[in-house]
Amino acid sequence: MYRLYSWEHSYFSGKVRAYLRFKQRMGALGPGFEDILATPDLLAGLLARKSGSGAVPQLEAPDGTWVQDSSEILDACEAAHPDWPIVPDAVSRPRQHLAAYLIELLADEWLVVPAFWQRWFFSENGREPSHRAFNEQQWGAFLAAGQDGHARRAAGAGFFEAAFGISDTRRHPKGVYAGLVHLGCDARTERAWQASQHRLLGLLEAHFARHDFVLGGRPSLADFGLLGPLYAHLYRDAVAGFALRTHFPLVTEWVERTNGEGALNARTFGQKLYSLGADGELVARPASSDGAEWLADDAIAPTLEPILATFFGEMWPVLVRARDALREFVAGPDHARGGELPGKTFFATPGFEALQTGDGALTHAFEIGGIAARRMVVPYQFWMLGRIERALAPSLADPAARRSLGAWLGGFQGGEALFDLDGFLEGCRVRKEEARLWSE
Ligand SMILES: N[C@@H](CCC(=O)N[C@@H](CS)C(=O)NCC(=O)O)C(=O)O
Repeated sequence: MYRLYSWEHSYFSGKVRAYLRFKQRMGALGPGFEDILATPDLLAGLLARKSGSGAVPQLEAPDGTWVQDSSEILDACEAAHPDWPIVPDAVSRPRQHLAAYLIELLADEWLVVPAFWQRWFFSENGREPSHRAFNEQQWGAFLAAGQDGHARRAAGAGFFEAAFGISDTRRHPKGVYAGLVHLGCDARTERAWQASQHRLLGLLEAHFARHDFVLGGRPSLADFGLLGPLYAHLYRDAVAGFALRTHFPLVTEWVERTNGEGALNARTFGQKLYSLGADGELVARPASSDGAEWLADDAIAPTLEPILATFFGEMWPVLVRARDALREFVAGPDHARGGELPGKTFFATPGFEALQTGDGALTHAFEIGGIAARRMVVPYQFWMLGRIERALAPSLADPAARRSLGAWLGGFQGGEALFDLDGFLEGCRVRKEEARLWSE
C-alpha cells in the first residue's frame, strides 16, 4: 500500500488525502493507501531521514520511493495510475488544463495567507470568538498522540507558548505569527487579506450553486488544490468553520463532497441518486452535476472566470514583483548560481531570515486592498511556475490549442505572460531536490 504521512489539521495534507481517496474510490490507486498520523517520532526518525524534511504531507510508495510535496505526490500518483485523471488533456482541453494548474497555484500559495491568518488570529489571547481550545487539541492530537485528552491539550498549549510565544504575539511575533508578518499579513493588512478571502468565497458560492466541482461535474486538480485552504483551516477550525457553514453553505457542501467522507448529502463523486421505477424498484442515476463530467468543449463556466480573474488581478502582480527580486538576488553578489534558496511557504526559511524579512534582498513591495506592504519572496512559487511551463508545452505546440488559449487568456490582465513563461522565468528558475530548492 501507499503510506501517506499527514496531519488532519494540515493544509497540504487535506489536498493530498482527498485526492488519494478519490483515486481509491474510483478503483484507480492500485493497492490503495493508509493514512498515518505523522507524530514527532515519525517526523524526526523517518520523514526527515528519508526526505531531509519534517514537513507534511509525505508519501511512501509501495516500492519504497519517497515523495515530499503535495504537487509532486499528485504528479507521481497520476503517472503511476493514469485511470480517472485529475488534469484534463493539454491538447483537447487546453483551457481547463491550464485553469486547473492556475487554481492550484492560487490555492497553494495565495489563499494560504488568509487561511493561515484565520487559524492563528482566533487563537490569540483574548479573542472573541476564539478557537484556541480546539486548536490546542488538534495540535496536541499529533504532539501527544495516544495520551489522554487533557495531556494532549496541554501538549498543544505548551507548544503554542514555546514555539509561537502566543501570549505576547502582537508585540513579539514568533513562529507562525512571524510567518504571517513575513507573508505581508500584519495589523495593517490583515483586514484586506480577509476581505480578499471573503470575495473569493462569494465567487465560489456562486459557482458551486451551478456546478459540483470547479470544472463541471467531476473533480480535478483545481478542486484538490482548493481543498488545501478550505479543509483544515476554513472548514475544520471552529471560528472560520462556523462562518463558512453560515455564510457559504454551498462551499461547505463542496468541501464535504471533495473531501469524500461524511458526504451523503453533499454527494461525493461516484455516489448515485435513486428514483423509484414503475414497479417500485430502485433506479440509479449519477448524483453529480453536468452529467458527472468536466464541461464539454473545453468550456470554462462563466462563474469560474471571475475566480481566475482574481488570480491575475491579485496574485500575478505579486509574482511579478517577487520574480524581479529573485532574479536580482540570483544574479547578485550574495548568491552563487546553483546555490540553495529558501524552501518554506509559511515562514522565512531557517538560515535565510535576514534575506527574507525586513528590507532583505528576498523581500519585495506589494499591495493588498490598496494598502502598500512588504513580503518575502517564496522561491517555491517559481518551481511551481516551471512545472506549469512544462505542463503547458503540449498545448502551446498544438496550433488549435494555442489559438484557443490565446483567445481566452487575452481576456485576463497579464494573461498573455503565460505564453512566455520561458522569458518570465529567465534568471529565476528553481530546481527542487527532495525538500530543498536551488537556483538553476
Ligand atoms: N509545498 C509543500 C508545503 C508543505 C508544508 O508547508 N507543510 C506544512 C504543513 S501543511 C509543514 O509541515 N510545515 C512545517 C515545515 O515546513 O517545517 C507542499 O505542497 O506539500
